[in-house]
Amino acid sequence: MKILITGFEPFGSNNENSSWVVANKVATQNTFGIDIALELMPVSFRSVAKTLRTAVTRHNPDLLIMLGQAGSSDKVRLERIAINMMDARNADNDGFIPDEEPINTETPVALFTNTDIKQLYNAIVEQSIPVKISNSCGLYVCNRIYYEALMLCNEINKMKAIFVHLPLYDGQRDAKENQHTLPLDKMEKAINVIINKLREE
Ligand code: PCA
Repeated sequence: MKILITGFEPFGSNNENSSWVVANKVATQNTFGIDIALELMPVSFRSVAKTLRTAVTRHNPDLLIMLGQAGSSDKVRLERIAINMMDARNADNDGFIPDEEPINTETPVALFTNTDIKQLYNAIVEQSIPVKISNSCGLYVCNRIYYEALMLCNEINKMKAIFVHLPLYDGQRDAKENQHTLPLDKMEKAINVIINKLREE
């Protein structure tokens, strides 16, 4: 089995992105000794789809796990759905602010993960890690990459894909006072639980 894990570069006022820190940890510690590739994604509406497609072509994964930082979240968020829409209040790293633009006028309004998300949720809960299933990935760059990934799943039948939003990690220097954070090892464990569940299939 081959896995591709992606994380994002920092964006907005952040110096770091927890998704990239966690992606690195999971890939380098490689608990299950399986083939894991790691790719950094740009926080760019215009280039993220192409960067993802290039990475998927290069690694040809059976499982694609995309990670992103959600600073407002206090839990690991398993994303169920990607929406065919781009909208933002804050510019991406190219300075672009989309205003209710469809991603593609010819493709479905929304796409669902092709993983068994409730099974993943239950397995993470069993490890006492704060987790929830989310029905909105937002309309920013994380939703953009997720929509592309789920389109790719329709083209590459064997590939499963899920997007996971992560809070900031304990001690992350961008964390504001009172902002919820989680220990790095809990977030790493959550991703390993996902890998373990999906490699059984
Ligand atoms: N989070 C943003 C984009 C990059 C990231 O880590 C999002 O939630 O869309």
